[in-house]
Amino acid sequence: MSQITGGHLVAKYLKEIEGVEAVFTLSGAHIENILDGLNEFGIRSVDVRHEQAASMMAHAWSLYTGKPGVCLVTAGPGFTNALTGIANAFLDNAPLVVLCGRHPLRDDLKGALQEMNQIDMVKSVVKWSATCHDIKRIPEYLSIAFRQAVEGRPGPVFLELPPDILSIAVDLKSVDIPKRRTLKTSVTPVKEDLKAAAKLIDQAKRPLLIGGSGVGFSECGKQVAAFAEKTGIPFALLNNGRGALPDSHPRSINDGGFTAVMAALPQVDLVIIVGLRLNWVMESGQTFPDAKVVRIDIDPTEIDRNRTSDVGLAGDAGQILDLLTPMVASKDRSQWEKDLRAAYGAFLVTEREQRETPSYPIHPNRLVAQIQKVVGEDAYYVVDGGDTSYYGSAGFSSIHKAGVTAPASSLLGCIGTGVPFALAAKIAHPNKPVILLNGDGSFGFNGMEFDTAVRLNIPIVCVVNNDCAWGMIKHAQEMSIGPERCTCSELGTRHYEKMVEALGGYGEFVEKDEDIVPALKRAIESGKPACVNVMTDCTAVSPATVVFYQTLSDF
Ligand SMILES: Cc1ncc(C[n+]2csc(CCOP(=O)(O)OP(=O)(O)O)c2C)c(N)n1
Repeated sequence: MSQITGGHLVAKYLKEIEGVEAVFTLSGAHIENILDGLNEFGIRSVDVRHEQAASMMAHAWSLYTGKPGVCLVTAGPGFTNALTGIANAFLDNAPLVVLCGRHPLRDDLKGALQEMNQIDMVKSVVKWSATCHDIKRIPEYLSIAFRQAVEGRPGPVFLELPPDILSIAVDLKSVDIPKRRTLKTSVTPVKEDLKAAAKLIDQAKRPLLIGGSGVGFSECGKQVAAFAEKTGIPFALLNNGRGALPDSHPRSINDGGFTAVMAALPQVDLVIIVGLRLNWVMESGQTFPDAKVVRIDIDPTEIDRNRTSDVGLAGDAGQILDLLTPMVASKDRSQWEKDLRAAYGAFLVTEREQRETPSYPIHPNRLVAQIQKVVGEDAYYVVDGGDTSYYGSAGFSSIHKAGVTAPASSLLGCIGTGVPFALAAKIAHPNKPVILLNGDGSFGFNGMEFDTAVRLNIPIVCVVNNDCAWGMIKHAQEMSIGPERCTCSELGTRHYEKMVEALGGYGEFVEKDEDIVPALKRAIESGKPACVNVMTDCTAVSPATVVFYQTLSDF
């Protein structure tokens, strides 16, 4: 009789049925048997210094690999520390499987170590949650968890595994191990709706396609390209949809960043919104009141959110574009595209000058441009911070899917995500440069994960855009309560590069424009996790701050 413990059964299922390569974790006695199982079954455990980083890295893993990320945390404080990353994945619709320790079943309500009602606390930020009570049902529960995470609109799921089923053993033959379902269930719109959408598209003179995370999760870059090439419709890919096609695709207006989208929307007569929620970032669809709207979304309840659509097509973005493209007319819309590029180009004159001109103090746009010049498009860029998120998303470009991510600019608006996302990017793509541009404030949250980077040899290069402040907040305060009353928003000059050096990484401190490129080159050549701490212009205010300020002051 071959016996297996509950913890090893978890690892066996993860490895053999789901093909999990890496689990993001921090140790704890409650989950010890699973950790041992990961070793036994050859799954890489990426052990961090704070559970927030584990859940954020697992979330990021799903963007960089297209597979659900798995995070394993211990009961109680391990769980509460991971909660921010879970909430972030929930608002980002990212498939995250959270495996969590729990106090023993037999000790319920006794005041056990790390006892708390985790399920009730997590419920509002997961698609599905459960506690497994029976060792023999561990694979079944895991199978449900993975299906729930990826089917339909993706999202995080939460499974509690108590130690009194993880450390006992059972005869392996008595366990039923479900097979992995490889096919996603498809939902397809009716022909009349597809025809109605095609008619609106053919009639449109100034159409724009905006793709969001639904494009990324559907992995339908090719379908977007086929549609855009046939119809001549310019497109912008945002959030996790960015990079599904290279930023340099001839129909893409990503060279104008969010400014391009904002310049286009008041002019369009049709918006085709694919896998993107019309939330506050899109000004709830209010900036194009007279345009027709075609929406494609995996979740039918998104179709009319904040803005009624003229045609709604519910289903997988790629499958729907496959059906739609043969139904639309081939058109030349180059004049509209030219007009659009000219319109947003006019808004970008100053930004482009700032990128090209050496400056003292260094302007953040200049810093971004210099980094891009050294590292190029065959790289992964992560940006984190307030103003920093704007500068990085607008200025970096990459040929890769999820090649430019700004996790702090998504719905939770969670700064501190940069280091975990960059680490996950580097683990997923070890042969590509991974550059993190981090606000100095945001760096503080997960900066200690540079120990993880050094310990596990994950050589990311972090460039700190150091304005000695919580910049976006300070600038918003200057606009609202006045410069003399700024509060809790100053940070001061700190040598983050020395902290990274002290942890065993490589550090450089930069104040002058001409030092950016050589310092960055040395940091990359060091082959170590590195920090280039660059002092930048603390008076620079990004357009994102102005929008942010207006959104919160307009009551
Ligand atoms: C976890 C979290 N705490 C606080 C905030 C509020 N917040 C938004 S932007 C910002 C300032 C960010 O400063 P920094 O990282 O230095 O970037 P900068 O704006 O200077 O580019 C803060 C504190 C937040 N969004 N998330």
